Amino acid sequence: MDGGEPFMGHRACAGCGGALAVRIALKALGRRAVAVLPAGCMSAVGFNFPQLCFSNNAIISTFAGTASMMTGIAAGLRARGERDFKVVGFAGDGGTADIGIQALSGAIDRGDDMIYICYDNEGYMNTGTQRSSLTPYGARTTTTPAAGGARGNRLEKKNMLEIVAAHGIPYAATASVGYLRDYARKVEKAAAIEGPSYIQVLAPCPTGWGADPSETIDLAREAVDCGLWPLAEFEGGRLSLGAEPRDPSLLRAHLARQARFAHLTDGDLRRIEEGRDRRLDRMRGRAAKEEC
Ligand SMILES: Cc1ncc(C[n+]2csc(CCOP(=O)(O)OP(=O)(O)O)c2C)c(N)n1
Ligand code: SF4
Repeated sequence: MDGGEPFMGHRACAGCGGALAVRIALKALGRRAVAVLPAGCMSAVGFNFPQLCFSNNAIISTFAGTASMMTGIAAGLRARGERDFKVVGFAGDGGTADIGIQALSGAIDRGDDMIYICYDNEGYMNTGTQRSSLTPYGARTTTTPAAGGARGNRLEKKNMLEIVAAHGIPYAATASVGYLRDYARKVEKAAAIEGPSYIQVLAPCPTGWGADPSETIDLAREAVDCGLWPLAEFEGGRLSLGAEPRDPSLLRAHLARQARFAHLTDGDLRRIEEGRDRRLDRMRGRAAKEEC
């Protein structure tokens, strides 16, 4: 890793997982990174003129256009004869899986050389915690309330990793700010690839999740340890999984630490456990098949 601090003095809430995800990736990439951030928390907290908190080049894109701007920047720099750079995008889950998905799909389809990082805090946090298609089942948001008979989000989280992998992307992975070495290793791996790569990093948002800021790292670890957030990599179309969940029985205690799940019934919790088990089985099956 580069020794300098590339993302400091920002105005993120205490315990922001997204800010950590940006900082660690920029540390891993060093000064040759050119960062693109769409509308969302990380641009809102990072570009407070004159207190810009990036030590490398960084720019804000439109909400939908992260990947398009990355393509344009890379083409422009190449046209100027620059070679030693890597364009990296940092978009939230709304900016990635909802409004930005067509730009991302197009960039992967063209084989553009870029690292696209989705810091997944599982909601539209900058505008006050609305549901995105990466909000998990059961979570309370302002658009999926838990009041008057409503019990939070009734839809399942979109499988963005496999949607991206289905494009035939050279490298796609999940990561968690609870396992920073693993995350930094994946960013470095992505940087070594010529062509598009995608990393979806779980980045707890204490404000939107209703958790104590001191619990961010624990929550990000627990999500992996209880199997809700499997660490996975697609390389050349082949899926490999990280270590097996350390303790699947942690799931209920993990959700209980987050106010967004406080209203869940026993039936809701069982559905979440069963969904986790099905997802893990399917991924294990696919990983095993591809090893043969
Ligand atoms: C076209 C457009 N629609 C809506 C907005 C308002 N807006 C700004 S940030 C944001 C939420 C972003 O959510 P997400 O991408 O998940 O990132 P986060 O805020 O969680 O970091 C919205 C809806 C906008 N800037 N542009
Ligand atoms: S609202 Fe959440 S994602 Fe946004 S800066 Fe605060 S902790 Fe980070």
